Amino acid sequence: MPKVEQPASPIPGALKGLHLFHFDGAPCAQRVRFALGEKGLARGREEKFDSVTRTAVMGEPGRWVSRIVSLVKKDHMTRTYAEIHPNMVVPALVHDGDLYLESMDIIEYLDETFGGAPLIPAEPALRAATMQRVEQAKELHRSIRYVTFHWGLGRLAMLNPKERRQLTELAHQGKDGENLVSFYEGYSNRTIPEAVYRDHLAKLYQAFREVNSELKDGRQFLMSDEVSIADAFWSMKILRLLECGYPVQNHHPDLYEWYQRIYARPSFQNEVMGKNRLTNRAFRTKAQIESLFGKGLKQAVDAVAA
Ligand SMILES: N[C@@H](CCC(=O)N[C@@H](CS)C(=O)NCC(=O)O)C(=O)O
Repeated sequence: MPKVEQPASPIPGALKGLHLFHFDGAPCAQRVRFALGEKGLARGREEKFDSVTRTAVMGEPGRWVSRIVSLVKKDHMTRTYAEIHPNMVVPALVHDGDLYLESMDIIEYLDETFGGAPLIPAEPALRAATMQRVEQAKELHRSIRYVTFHWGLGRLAMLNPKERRQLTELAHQGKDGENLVSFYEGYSNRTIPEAVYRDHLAKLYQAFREVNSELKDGRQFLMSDEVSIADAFWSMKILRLLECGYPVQNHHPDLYEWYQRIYARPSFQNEVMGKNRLTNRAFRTKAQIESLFGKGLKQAVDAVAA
């Protein structure tokens, strides 16, 4: 699996064992934590994301060291983090000094390197179908961003002009593959038309309908009766959208049932929800209140479906 050759930051090279740069509420990091849990690797001690003291760099047998990059405090938009991840997004994984980026590549790496049931099926046809579903989920990631920022985070996620200047400056050093600069510019200035948000919501709605109909054959998980990398990608979308008030159960009942099966797994409970429960409850309450006033994501989804 492609590791990053010669990262700009000296931090990854100093780390021993497994270290995950992540944020509890970020779906892209949650799917990697889920995969770690499925591989029997539990969250270990917490370290500051940029700490390289003698004890902070140590690994923990059978566990991964948690290095939180706060998306709220904007740790990901600092020069220190931009040197670890040029796109300034989470997650990033380090294993014995080697740096891996991109949640899909990280999960593939974990699957190849650690034991447990495979997350990527070996049988060629199923493997191809699984990776196609994962690619589709990757493409929909932008839609999740638009929908959850608009109907979930609201003003909380807007950047002030100073923060936007800093982001632009740091982005020049990276590829800005996630287009954070242009997104935050439009989002913070409120220049993204409402129709764009609704289009992204409609894309998600269509994709969920499609996956919902596939589940009607009674399979336990998205691709078969075994959990796979596709479950890791799609379940985190549902988690995030439920937090924002998407009425998943009403519109996609089979998908909701499947999500409950994933949600019940120890890897989801411990590694995904773990320290995310309070935030999850706060978002859900906010969404319920907005829905009471008739202006939440629930109403938007009902309108897309109509
Ligand atoms: N393709 C990347 C996407 C990473 C990504 O977009 N991460 C989000 C969290 S889910 C992030 O860090 N966003 C920072 C922001 O929105 O400011 C991956 O799958 O690893």
